[in-house]
Amino acid sequence: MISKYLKITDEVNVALKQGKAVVALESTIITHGMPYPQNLEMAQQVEQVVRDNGAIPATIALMDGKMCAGLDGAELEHLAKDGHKALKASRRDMAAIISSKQVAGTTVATTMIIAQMAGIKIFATGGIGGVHKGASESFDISADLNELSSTKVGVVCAGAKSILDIAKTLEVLETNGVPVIGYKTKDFPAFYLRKSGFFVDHNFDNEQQIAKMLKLQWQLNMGGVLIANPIPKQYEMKKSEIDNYISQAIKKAGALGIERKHLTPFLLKSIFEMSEGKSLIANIALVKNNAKVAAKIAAALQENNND
Ligand code: PSU
Ligand code: MN
Repeated sequence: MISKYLKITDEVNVALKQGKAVVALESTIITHGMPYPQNLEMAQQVEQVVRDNGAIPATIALMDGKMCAGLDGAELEHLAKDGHKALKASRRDMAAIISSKQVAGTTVATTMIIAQMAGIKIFATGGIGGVHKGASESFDISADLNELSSTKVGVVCAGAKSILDIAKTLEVLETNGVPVIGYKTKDFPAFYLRKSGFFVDHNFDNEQQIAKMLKLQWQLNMGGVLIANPIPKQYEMKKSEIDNYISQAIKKAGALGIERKHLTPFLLKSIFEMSEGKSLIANIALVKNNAKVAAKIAAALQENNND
């Protein structure tokens, strides 16, 4: 039944059947996270980084009435060019978008769901959705945090942007039973910055240890794991500079009445514009860095499986 709606490319299918490492990649970052043509270049480069580190990339999106795991060059270009014209699909949007054959980028939540259906265990992204600032009034908490509680996928990210309330995001992750693991860090990173001022629950210094932990997590029938990997030092931004852009972007969104699913894309766009592209360079660098670590964890997980 599901297989009718799940389209896995031959390359990804063969890799999964042969027990090779596969890394899922999300596509809201392409449609709503970055402008064209940098979004297309980023998507292509990130796939290449996964390959260079010994795994097969599977970019996930909704297209032609299917959940696609693995996209060809033309499909990637289609998504990148559509940008904000494409929809942004979180868990609750899936059936409506698939049944009406619309095109959508998949959020972290939706990418996790499709990765699990396809049998992919590791997923690389930039930043996850979380608890927005002012959530006590708006109740704006990303469905990503719920998905992490139940869906058995390891998500490699660079922490959470401080467009979110990081303390509350970490609290909800704790409530939801989601382990937050630091890769070579004790500090939970804040996307453009290597440190948020908050700590991770557990930290590991290599991929093999993380693979071992993931395997046990799923043997215990538990859900997703958030693996936090800080932005490389040379791309880290200045705290005062990025904090300034973020607070201005939040003010602008408030003044224009932008909220709900449009809020994150609006904030990202404003920050890119205000920083004149500097934040985009940092964003691309950290996604590539996450893709590299995800590929290595996926490879370690396969070795571990073959033990
Ligand atoms: N945070 C970022 N960049 C992004 C997103 C979040 O720094 O591109 C995207 C991801 O796809 C994430 C989604 O899953 O936004 C969360 O949206 P919402 O807060 O509406 O759930
Ligand atoms: Mn939201």
